[in-house]
Amino acid sequence: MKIETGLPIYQIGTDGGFLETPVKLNELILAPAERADVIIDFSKCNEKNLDLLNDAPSPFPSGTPVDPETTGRIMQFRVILPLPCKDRSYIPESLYPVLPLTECLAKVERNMNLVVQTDQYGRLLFLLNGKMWDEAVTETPKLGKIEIWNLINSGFAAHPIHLHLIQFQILNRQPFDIQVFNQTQKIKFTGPPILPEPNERGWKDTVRSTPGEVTRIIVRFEPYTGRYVWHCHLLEHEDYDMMRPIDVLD
Ligand SMILES: [Cu+2]
Repeated sequence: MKIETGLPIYQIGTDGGFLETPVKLNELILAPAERADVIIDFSKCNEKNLDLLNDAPSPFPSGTPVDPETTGRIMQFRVILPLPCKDRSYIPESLYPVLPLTECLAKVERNMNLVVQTDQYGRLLFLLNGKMWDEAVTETPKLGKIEIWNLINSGFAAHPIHLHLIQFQILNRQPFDIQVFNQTQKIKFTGPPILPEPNERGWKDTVRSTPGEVTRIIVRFEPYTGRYVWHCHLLEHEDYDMMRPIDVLD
């Protein structure tokens, strides 16, 4: 999304709190369930109407373009009130430390395969590790332990993957050969790992798992034990059947 005049967006927070430093953006990529705290300076826009625009094709990133009259428009800001006094506010250079979760402390690494197939009626069926929602639990992390999850997206669309209970960090994304993977289930990387975008380097509970890439996240399962879920946050995907239980064990 972006503001029609190109007014900058300063992102200061992600799903789980402050970023370490503000990130200046001309546009913001936000998948369903991702959140961003932003600052927009309207002080020089008096008496203007500014549209917040969406230009994300659906499915993202290579699907049908938006309709500029409907899906391309999100909301409108109408700047009508003058400032009552001089604006002395400023955006701090640093916000709050985001202490990185250490990779070497991760005792478990899981490959999580995001599967797109068709059912017996030819309808699209989206699965996590090839399993339906009501099959037996396969993810049973121990309370307080750190795990790395490799989200393997061999399809053509991004999946916003959301974990309940916890906030995690994105380690990196690494491109791989989809054809080799679909034939052999083996990952052949085609490039080096890429760090998350500057505005993704905070606490997250939803991450865009991008097509043709392994998106690696690091998670500490706390503070509670019990039954939680992880799922794609696209409604059509999670409903059929891209959602699975997690049991956090003592
Ligand atoms: Cu999905």
